[in-house]
Amino acid sequence: KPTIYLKDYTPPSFLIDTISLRFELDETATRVKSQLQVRRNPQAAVTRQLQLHGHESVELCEIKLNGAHLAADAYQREAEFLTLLDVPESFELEIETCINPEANTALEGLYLSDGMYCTQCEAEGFRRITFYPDRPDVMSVFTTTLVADASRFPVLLGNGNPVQRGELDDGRHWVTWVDPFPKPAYLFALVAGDLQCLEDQFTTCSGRQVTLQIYAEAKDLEKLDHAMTALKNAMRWDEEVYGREYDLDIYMIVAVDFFNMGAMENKGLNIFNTACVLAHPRTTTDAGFQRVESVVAHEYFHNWSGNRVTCRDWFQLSLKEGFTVFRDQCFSADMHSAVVQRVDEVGILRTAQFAEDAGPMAHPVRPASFIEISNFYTLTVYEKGAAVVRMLHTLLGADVFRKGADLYFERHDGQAVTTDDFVQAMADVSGRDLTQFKRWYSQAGTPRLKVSDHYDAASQRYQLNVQQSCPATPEAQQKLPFHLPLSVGLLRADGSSFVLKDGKTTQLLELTEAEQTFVFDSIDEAPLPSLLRDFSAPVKLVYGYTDEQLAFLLSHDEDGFNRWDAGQQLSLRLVNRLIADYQQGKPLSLPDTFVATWQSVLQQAPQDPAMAALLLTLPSEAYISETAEQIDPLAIHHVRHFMRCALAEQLESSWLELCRQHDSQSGYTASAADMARRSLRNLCLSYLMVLESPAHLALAQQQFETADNMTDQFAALISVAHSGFRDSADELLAEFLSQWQHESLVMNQWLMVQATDPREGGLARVQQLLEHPVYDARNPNKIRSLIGAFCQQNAVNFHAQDGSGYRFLADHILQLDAQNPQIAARLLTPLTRWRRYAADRQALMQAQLQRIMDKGQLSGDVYEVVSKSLC
Ligand code: DPP
Ligand code: ZN
Repeated sequence: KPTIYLKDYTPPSFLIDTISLRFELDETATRVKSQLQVRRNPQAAVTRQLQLHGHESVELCEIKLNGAHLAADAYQREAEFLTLLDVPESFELEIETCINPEANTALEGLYLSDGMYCTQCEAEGFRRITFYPDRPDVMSVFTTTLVADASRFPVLLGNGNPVQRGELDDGRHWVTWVDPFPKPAYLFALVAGDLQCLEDQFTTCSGRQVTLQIYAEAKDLEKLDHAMTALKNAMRWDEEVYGREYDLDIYMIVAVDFFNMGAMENKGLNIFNTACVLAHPRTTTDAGFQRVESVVAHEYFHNWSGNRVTCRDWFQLSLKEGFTVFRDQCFSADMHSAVVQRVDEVGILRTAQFAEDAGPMAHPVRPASFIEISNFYTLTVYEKGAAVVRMLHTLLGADVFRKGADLYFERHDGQAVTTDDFVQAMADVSGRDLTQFKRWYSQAGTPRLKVSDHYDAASQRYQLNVQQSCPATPEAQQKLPFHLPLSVGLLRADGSSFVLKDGKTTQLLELTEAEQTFVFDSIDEAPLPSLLRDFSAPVKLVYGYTDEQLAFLLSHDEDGFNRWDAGQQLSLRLVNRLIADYQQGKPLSLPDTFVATWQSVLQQAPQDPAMAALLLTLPSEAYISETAEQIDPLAIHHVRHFMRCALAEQLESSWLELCRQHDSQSGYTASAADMARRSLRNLCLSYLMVLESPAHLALAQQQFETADNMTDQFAALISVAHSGFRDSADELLAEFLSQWQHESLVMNQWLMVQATDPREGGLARVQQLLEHPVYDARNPNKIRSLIGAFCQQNAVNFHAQDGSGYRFLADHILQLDAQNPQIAARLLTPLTRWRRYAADRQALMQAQLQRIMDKGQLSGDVYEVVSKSLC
């Protein structure tokens, strides 16, 4: 597959005003008739050739132009294209294709999920259905007729509104759907199946009634309430915060068990991975509840940021994804604790996204080239893209940002546009020049801020010096300085914050140069800076804090995020010192001051359990790895485990006390307060369990047996399953299996607990589970829960010194590539990081990448990741 470049973009030669589709659904031979109204694009260079995309799996049955059959020499079929050699200015085109949904294991285009038909067309799945200009800047009004057996497929869904239905003599029925809003093919969807639905109504701000329906298999009907509540909250929020109203009479969500991604925002007909829509207290953890809420909101928000205003080409993917992630993050912050939400977001950004930005697949938020677009649904496009939009929000202020969003939606409604257009709307309403800011879209890599300071008591003047730099990444060696907001506060010795500009205690500094100095006057005592408050920019900050200063910020900073981060940095330093001790064979010990800091956090925990649960969690292995000079997975795991054990032992009575205090009193609720209580209690339990005392084991077992919700039951399970109590672990795992074997999503969790078990023999256990009846090698959720979890969340076993983990992953990628290239390419991530390890591991990882490369016949997806990783 060739590399495609942003610089080569040209507008489409022909436009499609309307498309009418008729699907005669059949498991192995679905007939698709399409009728297109085509006309030459007045904005494009004149040509008589019409180029349509079409995947090799699509059989072309018939093609007619203005009602006349096209002779075989009037078109050419080559690679991914069908080219009509000589077409008039405007015409009607009729195409009939035949496709095989049952054979579609890639889960792109039309496929079967547990016997029901569904589609996934983003980014380039529509070309697996019929021949069409499958690019987002071709927008058309879609009419879709579905024909299928009435008894087996009673529900037939399409985009837009249903306009007509009827029955055929042969037991089949049909429904016609019309979507009045022109859209690109990637937003097309259909569903046919034996489904039940939960229905509700929503009255929009202008008083229109919208029918809301969430479809699932009958057995899952009881798991739809939470998604419905989330949907209504999201609809209201988008009206209140962005002034955006829903535009069709009906909004549908369908849950499917086989899905490559999380969910898809098809116009009026979202299709969701069951993992992102089903939720019930008995079977779903609190984290699952929150994921459902945020993904439901995310897909809903796309109706404006993505559908009404869409992307010109796939290089602009972050136009809709970065903005929409920012929107869903703000929504979640409004629904729950803003600090907890921010800590979670930043956690993802600066572990996984920073790692991506430092690896061979690093790319700008708006990539300049790609081989396979599916590989660019990345943390950089989504999470860093959201961070970039957040910086605009911070720089311009909420009110101006809102005006910019209004202008953007108004100016570009019904258009396919670029990230430049988005920034331009912000520039126009603010009157600011955002040219330099746009470097965030074109330069990859995580910038580094080196901060130093100077206080002069005589003049009461405090100065902050900031130097910014950005490492080389594959697309560029040299980087120009970024324009970024640096939020700072200055603390007095009593812990209060200085009042700075505009009577505020947080001041926004704007960085634009490689080096800048900021001056604060009337500072009457030497201050301690609180830098990058609320993580105001996606950068790595370096400032020479002492341990005492970090501890001071941890207890006094008014910025919740920075309090948490001070604690993380304090722990991280200790982790690094202990790793050095471990590598030199020295005994490990925790300083008393560190334990004392934790003791005081424990004492204050009941005042804010949500914050306490965050503060009492050590930096993750993934974060420690990302910040390490060279990753030593064994040392990292060992040191972190040592710290957990030491903290558990020295503070045992406090953990126990806190655990008791936060016991569930009166049944399950999904309120923020209850979630916080559970997270703190279960954190305490996990510390206690590392002590391997029978009394604590009994506590966990009792919680496992008596819990009325999955959060508590699962927390008990994982704490026992990863403990040294082998018999009890096996018992609980067996009990959990028999209790939940018919709940597919719970079985994913069961697989994951075992896949992430750090104790010896991990690979053998995973290999056994591959043969287990609950595992399904075709289901992406199962693959992620077992193979993905093992390779990404079980570092000690995956990075086994003999290279067995790497070989295992390569074996599966080779096997999976023919079946589902998107999932195969995604699983590769841990191997792409090979340069971060010591020479022996590097060689082993590289050898496996080379082995995949040598196989040849790879999909574009896997080829792109492997070839970029090796070069
Ligand atoms: N566009 C989808 C999303 O919402 C990706 N499948 O992220
Ligand atoms: Zn999205």
